[in-house]
Amino acid sequence: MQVVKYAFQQHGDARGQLVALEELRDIPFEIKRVYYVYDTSVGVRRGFHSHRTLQQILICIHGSCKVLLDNGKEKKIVSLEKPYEGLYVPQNMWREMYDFTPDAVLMVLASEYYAEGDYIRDYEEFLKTCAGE
Ligand code: T46
Repeated sequence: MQVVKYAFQQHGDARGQLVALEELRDIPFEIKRVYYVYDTSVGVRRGFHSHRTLQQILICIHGSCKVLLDNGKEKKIVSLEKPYEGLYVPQNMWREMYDFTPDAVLMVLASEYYAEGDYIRDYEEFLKTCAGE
């Protein structure tokens, strides 16, 4: 499995850093939605699903967390520790997010509006969609 992790350009000067993200330039899709996860309790694991069509970029803009990616054949663990790093998560990829530091803010740029019908929350069903690929 190829993990696609971006290192976004940092515009730094004596005042500090700034990262700018433009759809279809820095981000490989049109951004329809932005959400963020924060105040995650110690030991919590989130996710446990895949998406039928949704593509996303995960950016831990403060603190750190880990992401388990599973394409049904292979699993990879990715650490997100820098506010200029983005992890691309394509459709049909099982994901679990964990090891959040108490100060972690995980921001997600999404290619689609929120749609519960796009989620596959049953792991066996997810494996069946992978077998059909
Ligand atoms: C994903 C990972 C990385 C909304 O109302 N609108 C939204 O856009 C989202 C994302 C969630 N919600 C509601 C649905 C639930 O009642 O917020 C609640 C928590 O969502 P969920 O349990 O799906 O959160 P995670 O952290 O398990 O998963 C989320 C995204 O849902 C998912 O697409 O890939 O972050």
